[in-house]
Amino acid sequence: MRSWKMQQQRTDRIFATVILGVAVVLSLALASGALRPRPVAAAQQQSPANVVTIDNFMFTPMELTIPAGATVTWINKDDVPHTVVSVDHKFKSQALDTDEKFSFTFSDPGTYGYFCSLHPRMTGKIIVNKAQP
Ligand SMILES: [Cu+2]
Repeated sequence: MRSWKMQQQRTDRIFATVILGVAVVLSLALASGALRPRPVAAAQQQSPANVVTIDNFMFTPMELTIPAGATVTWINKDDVPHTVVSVDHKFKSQALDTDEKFSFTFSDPGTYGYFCSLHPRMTGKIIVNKAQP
């Protein structure tokens, strides 16, 4: 009986230590979350879903689906200039230097292939769905 009680006390002590540990971790997480600025608000100001990054001689994402009326922005993150040119001559950017942007608003549903006229093997596609009612 005595050894069971000792065992029980030890279990209680371990349990208390675990609870304390969890409480410390939780309060630290709460404190750091409260002090840090919220990146969520900044992300909501612009819609990052409609951005195509040009990097390492590639359009990323290569295929982007948007609702009609949405604007797509391309940003050149490469050290060399690139262009964004519609296969069907619907849009055409100037040569974009590093960090320069080009935007186009897609009013009509359809599939819009495009490429870089300086490196024609760089291709991408914008798929425009009907606007949500
Ligand atoms: Cu290019």
